[in-house]
Amino acid sequence: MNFTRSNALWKAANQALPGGVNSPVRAFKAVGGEPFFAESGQGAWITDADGNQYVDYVLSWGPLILGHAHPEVVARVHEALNRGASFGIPTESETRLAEKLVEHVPSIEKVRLVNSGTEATMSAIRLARAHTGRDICVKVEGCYHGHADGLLVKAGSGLTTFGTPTSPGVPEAYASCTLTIPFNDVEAVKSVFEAHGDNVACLIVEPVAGNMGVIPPEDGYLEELRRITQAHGSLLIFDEVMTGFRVSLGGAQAHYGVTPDLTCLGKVVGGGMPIGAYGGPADIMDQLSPAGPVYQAGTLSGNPLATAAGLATIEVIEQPGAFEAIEANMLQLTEELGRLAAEADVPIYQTQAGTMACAFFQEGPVHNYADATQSDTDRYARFFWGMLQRGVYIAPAQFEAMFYSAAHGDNVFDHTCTAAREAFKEAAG
Ligand code: KE4
Repeated sequence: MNFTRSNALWKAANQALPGGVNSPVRAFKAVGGEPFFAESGQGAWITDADGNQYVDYVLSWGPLILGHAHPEVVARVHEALNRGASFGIPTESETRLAEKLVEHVPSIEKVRLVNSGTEATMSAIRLARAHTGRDICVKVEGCYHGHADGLLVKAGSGLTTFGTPTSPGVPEAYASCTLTIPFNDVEAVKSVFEAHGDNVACLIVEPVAGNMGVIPPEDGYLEELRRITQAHGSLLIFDEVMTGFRVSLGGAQAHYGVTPDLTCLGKVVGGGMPIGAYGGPADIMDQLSPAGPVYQAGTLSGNPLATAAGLATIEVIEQPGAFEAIEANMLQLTEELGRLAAEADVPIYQTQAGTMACAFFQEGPVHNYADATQSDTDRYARFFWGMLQRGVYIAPAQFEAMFYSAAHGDNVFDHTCTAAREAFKEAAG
């Protein structure tokens, strides 16, 4: 494959953008080499600046559950844009999207639209702190909730010791309000609440972890989070920015039957346009300004283009059988990839939750971040490049997810499997 134009664009990007990107994972640091530049997308395919074409299993990190440039999404965004890109005045479209989220997501009676997942989680935690009058936030190691200061915190030395910042520029004071526990470990939850429960405002978790690879909750884990937080008067926040409308139409909470107090959404609900959302019971949400004293705002929150794209997307995937078809197609591919890896004698531990999946390059099992980091990331990088060279784009990092779309049908199954057969052999070496 020829990357001449992408290489030239990469040089220019590095002159004007820190690290050449506007979000770190796009720089391909985890797999080495230089990123290609996307030129266009259509359905399951993207075309890069040199005309190379790839089946896309990253889908802008989850939002594009209909694939690229779905005609209904394009038409609805065009129609909205022709009437004006933004007003900063209430519009019907944001109410209609909010109504969809209320309809599909069990925990949501009212919802506030924002512009990113980071804003959603940051604001949900502020609301939880205001509602409970407490400061401590408990998070789970390996879960990513965006880049708000208080969430860029790594685990403290012991389960009940406060974390330390994972990034320069985060004051120790922020980290001192965050405790970190391992995923899928009920004893750890019990310990941290025994030690700090009366001061815990909230526990935030990705109900299916999607930022350390994809790791589903073990049986009973989410139920225990619900029980323990309830017992201590703390709010349970499900960060469903990735899992919302991906694990099921009602998110992981609907799939597993565990209802949190607050839910954060993003990605799919904006159909590829900038969006975030957080919602929950009306009595908690009505504490938000201007209904209540908890301040949160945003110039472009609920803007007509993002709400048009989100509404169009949800209206397509909520059609009877539409979501299930995507899930079934992904399962078929996951099973075939498992067969191909075994054929090449490459050990992988596969996980899937609805329309998102992952292959850890190790024997497994993988139940938490410590397990995930045992993966052979060099072998993953070789597999990544073997796939890319054969026209298949998967996440440029082991600790991410693969995503499927309504556009990934039979048309890409054979192409992907042909590439994977060879890429697994190369990775085995
Ligand atoms: P944004 O601020 O990037 O819109 O959302 C942050 C966020 C919050 N919660 C979860 C569960 C998330 O997965 C994310 C963002 N996910 C990453 C992918 N692992 C976005 C890709 C990127 O950072 O460029």
